[in-house]
Amino acid sequence: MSSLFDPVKAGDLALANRIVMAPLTRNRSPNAVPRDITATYYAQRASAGLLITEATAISQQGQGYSDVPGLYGTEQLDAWKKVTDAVHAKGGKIVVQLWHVGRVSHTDLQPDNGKPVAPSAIAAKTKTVLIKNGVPSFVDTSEPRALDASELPGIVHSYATAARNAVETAGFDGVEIHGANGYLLDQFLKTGSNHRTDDYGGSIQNRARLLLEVTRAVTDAVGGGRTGIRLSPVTPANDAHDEHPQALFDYVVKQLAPLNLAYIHVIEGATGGPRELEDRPFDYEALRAAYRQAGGKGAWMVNNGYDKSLAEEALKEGDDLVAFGKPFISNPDLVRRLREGATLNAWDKNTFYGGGEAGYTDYPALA
Ligand code: 8OZ
Repeated sequence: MSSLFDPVKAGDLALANRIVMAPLTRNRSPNAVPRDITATYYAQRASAGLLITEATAISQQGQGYSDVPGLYGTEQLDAWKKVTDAVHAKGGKIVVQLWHVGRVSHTDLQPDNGKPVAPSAIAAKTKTVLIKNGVPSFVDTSEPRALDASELPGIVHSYATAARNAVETAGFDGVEIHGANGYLLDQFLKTGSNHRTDDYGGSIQNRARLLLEVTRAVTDAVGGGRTGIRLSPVTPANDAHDEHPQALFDYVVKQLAPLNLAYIHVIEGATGGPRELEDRPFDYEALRAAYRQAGGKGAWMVNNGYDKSLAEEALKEGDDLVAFGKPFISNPDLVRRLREGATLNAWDKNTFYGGGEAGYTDYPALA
């Protein structure tokens, strides 16, 4: 029986333990460039088996929030190199989460203040964060325009370019494709946001096409063994909804199986909320079994509301990695604290988004 504290391989990534820092948006990168405090923040948490960065835009079109980082400019890549160097100096492993928000954006953040893009011209009933003069506010997302099919190869290309630059220039150990939480790829997957009548809408095969094209392009760019993907079958985050999630995600993981990915990262239930949703039942064990049955060898990473005992239970049941979110914000030494059964620092949600070192790099580690 393996424990949370035993090493494991996820594709090409040799991880010191099975505890993963989940991707966490922090809005501390003005002009989409990480600051030096970001290197400090991730390096403080380098004892995780794997760090997944906050969601990071692959293009300006992929931006949906103020002060979130990007991967599409030299300055951004150079700043990320300082982060990966700091993490590697502490013996850690770090992948960057590749993000295109799709319709979850605002004209203020888009190239030439244009409309955000989406599978269909349907606004998401959700908010984004705009920061003006250092003050964050939650505002409605803007009405999107439907992408023309001729624009999709350019988006696929942006993912592959961002992945290649992330590994070759910024020094990341790999990448995670953000296929979750109601952002672009999840918008294409799900019936609530995808009303297209072309090859990218309608059937499950068509709705999954963009996500699979992106994943193949990214694995071609950096290798399957350095690529993970995050999925959220039933989250209501950002107005996500699908009529038949079990069949949809069963198809998706079967198609992902031959790509030899490092890992599949699954958010169970509502992102950051309840693990069980009465109106959205889902069998995660069946999903993992479908992936394994299709020959999928990647590590199976689970996330959402885990504590130590639930995480140990998950490993017993066949999951390989457990991602912790908010506990990693307030506990830079979470791995040690879990191992020793130490008390965890509480998090302050007032400092989750925006600001500087307070609530970011100043949570104490054990002496
Ligand atoms: C919280 C605030 C803004 C963005 C996600 C990238 O839910 C996010 C996000 C979370 O995946």
